[in-house]
Amino acid sequence: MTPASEAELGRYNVRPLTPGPESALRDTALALGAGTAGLPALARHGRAEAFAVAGLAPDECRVLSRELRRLGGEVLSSVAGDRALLLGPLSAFGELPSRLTEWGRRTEVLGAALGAALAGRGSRPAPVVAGRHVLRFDRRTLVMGVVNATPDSFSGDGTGDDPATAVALGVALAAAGADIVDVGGESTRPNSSPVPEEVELARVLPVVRELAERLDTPVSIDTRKAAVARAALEAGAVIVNDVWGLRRDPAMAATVAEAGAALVVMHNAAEPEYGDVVEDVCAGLHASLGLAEAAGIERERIIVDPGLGFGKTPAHNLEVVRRLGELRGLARPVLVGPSRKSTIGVLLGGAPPDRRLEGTLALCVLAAANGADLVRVHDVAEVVRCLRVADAVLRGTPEEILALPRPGPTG
Ligand code: PMM
Repeated sequence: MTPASEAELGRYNVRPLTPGPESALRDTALALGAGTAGLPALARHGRAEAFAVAGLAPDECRVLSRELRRLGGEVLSSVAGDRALLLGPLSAFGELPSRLTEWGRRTEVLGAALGAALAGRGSRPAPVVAGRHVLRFDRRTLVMGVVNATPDSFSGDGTGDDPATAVALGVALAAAGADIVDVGGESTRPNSSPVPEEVELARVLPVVRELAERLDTPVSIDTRKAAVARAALEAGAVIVNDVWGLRRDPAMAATVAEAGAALVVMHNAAEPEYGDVVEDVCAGLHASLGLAEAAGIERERIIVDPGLGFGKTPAHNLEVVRRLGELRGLARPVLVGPSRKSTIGVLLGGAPPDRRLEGTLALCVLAAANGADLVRVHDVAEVVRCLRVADAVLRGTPEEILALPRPGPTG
């Protein structure tokens, strides 16, 4: 088969639904208007896999239903036949892509999209190369530390206009265990005033240059402006973190492609208006992957981020963390940035940003449990320690820790 393009694959927006909690399946079935009568049939299959699919043409939906039922699965579709919930044993989904090839190019692409989602849901992503650094996701949850070279960051940790303070913070974050140091020069908080390019450049360039020279940790540039990204990459940054997912500055994708940099595409929205927030976030990220592909950015260099707090209400943010596993359908590493965000303040009775550490830790652990490969945080030392414990449960205790002498009776 000719490899399917991002635009082809993204059309179906295949999302793995966490198997197990019946309520998630029930809610999706009800949202489709499909009723829940088919759900008990799942018991016959033992542990079921479940996927949500969108963008189906009626004939594709018919073929899909027939083939999956032949393999022992079940399809619940929307009345219009454009969206469906697929249920069945793992073996059925393993075989489905090859069955779908027989029905022509469109169902072949649908099969490829399902195959990619199945692979993404079942395994950790391959490493991402960023300059001379390699980010590995198979051992533990990685941590991106935040350096806000701004006077007005919402999180209260902005280092103002003094590059030395920002550099000292970056060095401290790396020493505390950050796997990436992310430097930004424009606050993204709601209603903050936009920063002219020259001001942003003056804030970030000296910081990026010195951190890239001094650290053995990759430096990323958090910007939505292609000119700032280009200058920062020349100064030694190796990752571009674009909170508009290549959709704001039309020159951004080409800038990243030319530099061969790694890229974070984050979902963002002007208004919190969604049909289904997770489905829409995934569709937006597919669109960003499509823009990246069109510009020649290798898929293997891209990390996706649902954008907590960006065009989302607290309820949306919590739902995204709860259903984070669905982003594994994108088959890319998933980054989540819960740090000190206002949703935590809302839940903790109006706690200000400097009183949101426990909430940040809770969301980091839940994000890791639900499939995040990296978290972006301000409190690196605390999060690294917290994730070391969480990862030992989620992924197994690392060998080097098991090899240590056993603790005493109080250990
Ligand atoms: N959040 C902020 C800024 N940049 N980038 C990514 N990829 N993900 C985020 O969640 C994110 C971000 C806002 O917080 P900050 O300015 O205090 O760091």
